[in-house]
Amino acid sequence: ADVKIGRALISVTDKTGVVDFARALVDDFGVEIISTGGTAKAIEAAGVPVTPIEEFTGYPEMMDGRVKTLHPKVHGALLCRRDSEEHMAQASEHDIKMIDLVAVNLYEFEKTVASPDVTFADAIEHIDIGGPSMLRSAAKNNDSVTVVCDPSDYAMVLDEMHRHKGATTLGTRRRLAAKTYTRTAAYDTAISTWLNSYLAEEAPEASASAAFVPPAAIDLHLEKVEDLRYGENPHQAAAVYRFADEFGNFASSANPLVGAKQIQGKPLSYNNLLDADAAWNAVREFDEPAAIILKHQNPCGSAVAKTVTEAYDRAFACDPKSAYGGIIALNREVPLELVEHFADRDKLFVEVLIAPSFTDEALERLSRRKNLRVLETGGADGHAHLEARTVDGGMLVQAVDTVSEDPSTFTFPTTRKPTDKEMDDLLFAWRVVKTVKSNAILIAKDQSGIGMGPGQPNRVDSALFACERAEETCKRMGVEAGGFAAASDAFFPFRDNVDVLAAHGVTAIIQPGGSMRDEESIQACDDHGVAMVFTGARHFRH
Ligand code: 93A
Repeated sequence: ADVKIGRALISVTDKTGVVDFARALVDDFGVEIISTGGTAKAIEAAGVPVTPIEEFTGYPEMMDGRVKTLHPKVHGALLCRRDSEEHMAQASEHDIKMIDLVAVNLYEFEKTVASPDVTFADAIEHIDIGGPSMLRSAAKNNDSVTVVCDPSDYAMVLDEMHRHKGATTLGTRRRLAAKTYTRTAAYDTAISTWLNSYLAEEAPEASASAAFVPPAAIDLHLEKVEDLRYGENPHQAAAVYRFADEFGNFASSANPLVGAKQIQGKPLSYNNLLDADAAWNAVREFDEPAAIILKHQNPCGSAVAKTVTEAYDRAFACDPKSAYGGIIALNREVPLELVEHFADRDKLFVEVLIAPSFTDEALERLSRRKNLRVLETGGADGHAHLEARTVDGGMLVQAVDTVSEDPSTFTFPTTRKPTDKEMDDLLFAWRVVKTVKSNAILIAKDQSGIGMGPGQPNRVDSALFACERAEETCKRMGVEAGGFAAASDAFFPFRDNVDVLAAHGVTAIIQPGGSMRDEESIQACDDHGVAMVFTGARHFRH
């Protein structure tokens, strides 16, 4: 099952190491290299002989390069079964010469759409068609063809060829094929994620009425990190696993919580991990200094402020009773002052403190609370791209809800539009409500989440609950109730939500919109002089 490499097709956007790879293939093993425009130029410029693709196919690269390798002479060469007399006869009838190795990496679609001012046309032009096609053809025919989708594998392939008289082994070809399909799946997922979020942002009405097109398939790779002492309850066994990133690698920064460094304290429990994850993901949404205090998966305190200590103070004031035994998450370095506030002034018992970093003085003070779990996330700001939950005997996996809407695409359906101050509180509430369990209502005032209505099976109860908490918080703080901004994680099915919110001092509402009866809710807002904003996207969290 060793297959000697006689001819290789190389077509790469990331040209790292490609010249040395080509040179070694030619000099050490006498391989014929075929290559596309820019790649051929780079290889030729280094004095390595190369056959241009148009010479190999007999067709020019055309249509701005959209069609360069999409040709039976290429795909026939990659897909032909070498052990089939019929395939081989057809190949020679059509003058198709076998290609034994493909080294391809793709147009940089992910990088292109990550740029904030990318145009639709530019993104589309960066969708590679020929590259993934060659990768997939070569990977399918792994019995005979070696496929290299990652420049960091060139050395390994050459090394194997040196040890196997210019051939690769079946095991290596199969592993490279698996890696290749992981890569092409992630590439297509990136395209569909971008196109779906483009639809949601650019044309929310159109995408709400269009047929739902589910995102692409999910490829799951897991690695066990460690066993936990127990699960949600002491009689349940438990363990932590981590996902591979989209390139199939483990232990990358794409999984910051499992990768976060525990500086001190008791081992993290199952519930600690769940809550620390939710709290950290909530607080990292904010650019300005922010604090989230989270209990049982819900953010019972939330605030942004000029300093992280002030944000903590204001988050604690949202609901001091619920904060007891909670998780505190901060998005800035933690100073001594903040530790003194929760530990000495508020005498707050905390399960986990999680932040990007801590000052030396803060760490020294924290070390006196030996049991307190302190997690440092460091510079890691990537997101795991998958999340999973189980059902009886199986697992549900989905892409993480990292979509954040661009306020310039929001619509304003009510007669009264929000004031600037209302808009600030609405945007704050919209970010925090994502973390509240559905049905979720969050009431904000002056950039803190003073009333939360989580997890009720009807939205009106969530709204009522949130209003009562907001009024209670105002009373406790000695400030006047009212002037509230409310966020709802999904649309209002009836006008009753608006009626309840308005009756309790809500003057502005943010919600996805998209209900059959949106008109009723808009009318209710107009009846009460409430300003409402539609975001076009919902954020369920069940
Ligand atoms: O525009 S394509 O989808 N059409 C093709 O036929 C094709 N063949 C290779 N893009 C195509 N490629 C891609 O071109 C490769 O995946 C690679 O990323 C890139 C290399 O182009 P060049 O060699 O001109 O730099």
